[in-house]
Amino acid sequence: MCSDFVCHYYIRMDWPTSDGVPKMMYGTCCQCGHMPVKWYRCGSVHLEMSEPTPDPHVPTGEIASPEMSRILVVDDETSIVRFLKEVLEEAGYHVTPASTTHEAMGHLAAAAFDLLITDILMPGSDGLELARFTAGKYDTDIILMTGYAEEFTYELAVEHGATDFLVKPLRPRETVLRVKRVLRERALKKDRESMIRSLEEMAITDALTGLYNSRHFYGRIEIEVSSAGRYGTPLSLLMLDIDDFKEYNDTFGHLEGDGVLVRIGDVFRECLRKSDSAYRYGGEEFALILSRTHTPEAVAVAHRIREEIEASELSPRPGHSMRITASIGVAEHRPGESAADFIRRADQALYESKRQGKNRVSISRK
Ligand code: GH3
Ligand code: MG
Ligand code: MG
Repeated sequence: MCSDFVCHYYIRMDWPTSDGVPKMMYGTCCQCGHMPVKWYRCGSVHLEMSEPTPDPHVPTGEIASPEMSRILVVDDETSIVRFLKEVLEEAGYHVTPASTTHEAMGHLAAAAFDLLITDILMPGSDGLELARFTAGKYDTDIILMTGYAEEFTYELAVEHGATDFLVKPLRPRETVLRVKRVLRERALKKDRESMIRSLEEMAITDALTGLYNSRHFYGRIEIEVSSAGRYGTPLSLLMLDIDDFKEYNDTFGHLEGDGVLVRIGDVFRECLRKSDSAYRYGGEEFALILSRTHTPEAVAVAHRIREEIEASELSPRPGHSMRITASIGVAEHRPGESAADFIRRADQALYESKRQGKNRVSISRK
């Protein structure tokens, strides 16, 4: 049997060579004569070509595609850096070499890396420190490597933020498999995190309008009220209800009614600032939290929204143009007021708008 696997497996890059530099050679596999194979030759020491004993710590099985993964390799021994660059680039990775932690930090600051592979003992540089620094500052996985396995343990590497540990002499296949496993686990972790993020997002979002839902409203208003109390910042709340929406539904159908709710969501997105947040509070009722906002500004926002809704032309049927209106209640938070009382006052102001004839803005006394 001949493959890169066999030919590359037991290469000991740090074996003594006549000039101290491991040699990389291309030639025939000494076992079966397969051409061409790339192999490494260290001085007079020839390659050990036997099938390796399976290492229980070496990951096997399905591995991640290396495309686009960027790896930073740091070692003061240029032969090791060259070896890693060669082996990892052959596996499809993009490799950036560095010979000191200082140089590595420059690379880390300039570009994003998926993985840092660093030696521990380097003259004037400390790989453990680099690992700790990287783990604390960047979203980069780390593999520490050392020729002194007795002094530096896997546990120590993990304590410094590393995901894995490589003991020199490096074996090409083991090195590549470990890198692949680390990057695969990294990709899976990122997938998991992104799935959790979208689930979290879904749990607080109203599917129809894309606005936040009422569950999120109750959580958020408590936070806003306590923050306004703590920092003495103003806080306003708008409650909005579509006028005569039942009639619209009854006339044009529920689906067309849904279209109106979607339009309301769009109006909010057009009219609100970054610090504001909008919620579908009930079926056709909405709430808007305006942080750091006093009544006059909140009333101006309310008028803008009311006017924008009134100006929206809807065509529930071909050739049929319709307009809808909404009533709004505005309240500014009173010092010491509970979230429930604050909501109640905004609701009462909304009710006042309805009572006064709808399509208007009413303000709760502060
Ligand atoms: P008012 O001006 O007093 O607010 O009258 P209204 O008809 O808007 O209010 P009412 O409370 O009588 O009716 C609310 C309507 O909102 C009834 C219901 O069918 C409709 N509604 C609630 N949720 C949805 C929804 O998700 N989609 C649609 N299309 N309609 C909804
Ligand atoms: Mg209504
Ligand atoms: Mg209603």
